[in-house]
Amino acid sequence: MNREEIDQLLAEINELKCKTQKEIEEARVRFLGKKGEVTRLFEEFRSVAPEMKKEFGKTLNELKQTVSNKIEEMKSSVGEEKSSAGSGQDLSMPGDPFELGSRHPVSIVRQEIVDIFRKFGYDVAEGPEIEDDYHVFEALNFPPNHPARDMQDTFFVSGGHLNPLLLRTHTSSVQVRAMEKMGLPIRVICPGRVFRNEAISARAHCIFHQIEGLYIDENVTFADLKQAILLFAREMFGPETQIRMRPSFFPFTEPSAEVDVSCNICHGQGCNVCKGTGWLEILGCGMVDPNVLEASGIDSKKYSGFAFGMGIERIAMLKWRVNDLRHYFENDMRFLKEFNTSTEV
Ligand code: 2NM
Repeated sequence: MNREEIDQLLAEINELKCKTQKEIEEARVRFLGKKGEVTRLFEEFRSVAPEMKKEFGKTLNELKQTVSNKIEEMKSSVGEEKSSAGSGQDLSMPGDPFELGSRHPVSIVRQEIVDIFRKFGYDVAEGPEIEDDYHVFEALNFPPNHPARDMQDTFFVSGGHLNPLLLRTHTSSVQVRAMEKMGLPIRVICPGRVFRNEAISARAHCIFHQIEGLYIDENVTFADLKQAILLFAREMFGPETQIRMRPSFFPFTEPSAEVDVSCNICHGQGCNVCKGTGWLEILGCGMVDPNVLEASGIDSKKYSGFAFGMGIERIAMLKWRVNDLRHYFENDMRFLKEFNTSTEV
């Protein structure tokens, strides 16, 4: 044993930078263990000449104390780091990827239709899904015995009352409310859920979505209606789209028409989507019956208007060539992901 040896050990100990508890334990064994460096020096100390014992004894005790202090110091500082990092994980690692949800196809088409009519200057209005007979039928010129009022077609929420509540069968009820409270002229579209007591099939569902439009001003004519529908059809289905109108009947409009667009799949050649006709039905429309205007306090001598209504699922089926309406209600992820525009983050 000599001074240099002890100084070298001291230097080594001061340089120690253990990062884990395991490394600290290894250092402790290396210096203070049964076969450790410091332990060995204490054994050698026994054979040191008596006149040197005092000096070496003091130095060795200091060395042992320094090693112990250093080990304790490292133990507590590594422990601190661990607790400040929580679970000891690397917080700079990128997170686990997760998928964003995406919009339902019905919601995408609804927004597209709403955006087209907003561009034309229409306001958007919404109203209650649970309605009274007056706003769903009476104010819309449905005679008291009309079959749509029947229990077979309409879901009643509360029966046996003077003013029974029911689930609206169309969003025209929102337009009645618009006519009651908005000033003239009125240009409004009303998107929303409607309910009909119908057997579920590939083409019908008891809950579906509609968008209805209403325009009331002085001198509104059928030509205005035709032009509005043509412009909408070209925005929605492409600039080459043609429309045709067939006479129809609705209680709230006179005259009434059903509108077809030229089939953008076969361009008139005939395919299985248009069933060989070259035309696809997209909506119903007509001039608002004067009785409807008068019921909401609008002077039918001074004002006239047109209205139209379409099923959003039907438009979505044409847009994406989906052949069964039920896909829109089943929430099958394999179907919904077809419309998924979101990206993983
Ligand atoms: C349709 C077809 C024709 C319509 C009528 C009205 C109102 F409130 F003004 F009387 N709103 N919507 C209408 C007209 C709806 O859906 C096939």
